[in-house]
Amino acid sequence: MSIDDIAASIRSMEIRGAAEIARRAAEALREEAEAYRGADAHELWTRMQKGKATLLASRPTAVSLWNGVQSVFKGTSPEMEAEVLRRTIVSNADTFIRRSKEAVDIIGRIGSKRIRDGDRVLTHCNSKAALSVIIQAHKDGKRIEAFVTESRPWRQGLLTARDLAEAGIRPNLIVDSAARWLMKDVDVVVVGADTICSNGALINKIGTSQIALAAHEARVPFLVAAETFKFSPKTMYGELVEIEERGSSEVVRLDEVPEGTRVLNPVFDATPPEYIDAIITEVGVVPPSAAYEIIVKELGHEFIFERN
Ligand code: RI2
Repeated sequence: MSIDDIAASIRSMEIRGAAEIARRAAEALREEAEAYRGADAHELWTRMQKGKATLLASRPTAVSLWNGVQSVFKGTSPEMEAEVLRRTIVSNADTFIRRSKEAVDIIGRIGSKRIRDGDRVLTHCNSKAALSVIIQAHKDGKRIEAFVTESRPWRQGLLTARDLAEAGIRPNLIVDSAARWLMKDVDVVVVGADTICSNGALINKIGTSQIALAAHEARVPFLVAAETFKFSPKTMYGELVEIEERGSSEVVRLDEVPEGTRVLNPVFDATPPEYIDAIITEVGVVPPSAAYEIIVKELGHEFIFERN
């Protein structure tokens, strides 16, 4: 698939999930570099930069996409010979894809220890990282009752129900608005992440913050399963995370509502760090207050502020 096709599929959400969009973008950049057979480094560099911009413009919220693309270009420069540039991009993309898959597995093995035998676990949307925790706990022999929110408007909860059923866990599906009512019967909440800000705030599927609030009120631990490339270096510099707004047709048909009705469709929201008990990463379980350290140590982003 070409870069344009991948970007279009990410935009239309045929390809979705914060880690998956990053991996597919890295793959597309690798293919673009491999397909270039010329020796003109400038031309290859220009093509790659164009591809990078197209992919980054496909969806604005998940920093995983940005981090994934950045890591593909690690150590590259327009001064490199075409062959060296090509090889560096291919090897970087492969490394990113391999490590991101390993991370999900490690998160599962670490996170499983936070789930006890007999726990009733609630999850929201469809996060491979969160599912890795729940499914690993099941594989470790713990009896689990899983509650899955529908996750309107895209209903990714149905994907989660299928993923759990395939792993041998019977899912209980609920509408999003049942989350607070149900919280009295929940032992732990596990969700994924699209972006974690430098102050520890979580940006995830719309509705996550309401679930966190309900969990906080009911004293139910709220865990986030997130690879380190879901942490945002950009937020260290004060940049605000753009919350994606998608079309109203995803929510309702226009002939179902009175003329003139404004239909809003924000697809992510922000959960304050106070509502997060722990973040399970591939480098260990950390509190939200460790976000800055993860960005500096694991992503290698030293805070350097250009004063002029
Ligand atoms: P993994 C998804 O976004 C959900 O918000 C989910 O929690 C997050 O990505 C992380 O998913 P969308 O693409 O990377 O469905 O853990 O809008 O699979």
